[in-house]
Amino acid sequence: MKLLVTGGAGFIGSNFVLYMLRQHPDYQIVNVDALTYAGNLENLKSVEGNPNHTFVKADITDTKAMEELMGQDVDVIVNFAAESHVDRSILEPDIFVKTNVLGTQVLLEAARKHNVEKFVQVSTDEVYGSLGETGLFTEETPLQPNSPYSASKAGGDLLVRAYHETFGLPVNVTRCSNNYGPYQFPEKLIPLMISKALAGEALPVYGDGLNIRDWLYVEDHCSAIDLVIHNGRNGEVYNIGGNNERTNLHIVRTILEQLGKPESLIKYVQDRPGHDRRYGIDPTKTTQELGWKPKHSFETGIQETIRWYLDNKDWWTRIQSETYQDYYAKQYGARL
Ligand code: NAD
Ligand code: TDX
Repeated sequence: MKLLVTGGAGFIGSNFVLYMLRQHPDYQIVNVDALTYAGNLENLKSVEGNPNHTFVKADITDTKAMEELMGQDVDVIVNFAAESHVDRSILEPDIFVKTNVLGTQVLLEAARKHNVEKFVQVSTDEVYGSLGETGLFTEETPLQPNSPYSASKAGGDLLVRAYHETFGLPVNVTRCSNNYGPYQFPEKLIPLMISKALAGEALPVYGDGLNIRDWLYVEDHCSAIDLVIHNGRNGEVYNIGGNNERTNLHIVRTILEQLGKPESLIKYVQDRPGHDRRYGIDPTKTTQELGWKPKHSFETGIQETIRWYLDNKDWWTRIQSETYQDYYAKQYGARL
């Protein structure tokens, strides 16, 4: 099988490429990524020289480049490429619309022209909006995105649906909850808090810290996508989540405790505008229809993740570049 993976130098995409090369050593993977601030070829060092992995630096909004790639006998495309950080979408929404909406449409059109057998759109639970104290997101929950990020992801998802309904393109949309694990950029909650705690700097908690996210270890997300590629029914949406709801404060306290750092490092800062209160995924369709089951409990997953960041300090200090510092100064300024 020939797989075109977009965004395969980012956090989940690179974990997915490594996972698929382990699970299916006979598959050909073409990995296309624009290498934005979030893309990092270091994540793929362990597969350098593997003849079944080819990296191409290109932008998914580049019609000519995408058509050329798709024309090379691609069987399946998995679209991870996106602008992915909610806070950045509040500071600069336009690039989110370009990559997440227009980029998805460019890929869909190229896939249609070249009769690709499956188009998997990697989406997020954030398109469903925010939950109250009870209930869970199912695949039937109406889309009510609240941030420019989630609105742009919802736009991409709707185009995927339209290409199925209008042109009969064989598609699936997956909607996963918050991922964590190796290679996550230190702008996202867990790696950011680990790096701040290790530096003895203040840990910025938004609002009252009681917003809830539903956490899934990244490899469990990858195994679900593998099943969707092979057994997903065309046109269907699959929710992915491991029933691991935690408040942000619980996450931050767990990190401090495991690193032996004091709770006095916690600093409550101004809330994120439009901050969704709670996410919770009902994964029943994916578990029952595809036989998917996550392997990692939150307790072991977070321990492994903290260990990885301790062992790979070079990886994350190197990417805390000048552009990262600029972004973070803007971001922190917005919260104080
Ligand atoms: P990430 O920001 O770490 O990686 C995104 C990758 O896409 C980067 O390598 C970047 O260089 C690349 N990219 C960005 N714009 C591009 C463009 N125009 N053309 C080509 N490549 C481009 O993001 P992530 O956390 O790995 O998320 C991957 C996907 O999974 C996204 O679609 C995101 O919406 C979705 N998702 C993420 C989570 C999560 O918790 N991180 C949860 C559910 C769904
Ligand atoms: O400094 C912080 N302080 C803080 O309290 C940061 C960066 C975050 N938070 C809070 C905001 C959220 O309630 O922590 C929670 C998690 O924040 P993020 O790591 O920014 O993730 P989230 O906004 O939930 O979105 C993530 O999950 C869904 C990914 O970034 C998305 O790409 C994915 O779709």
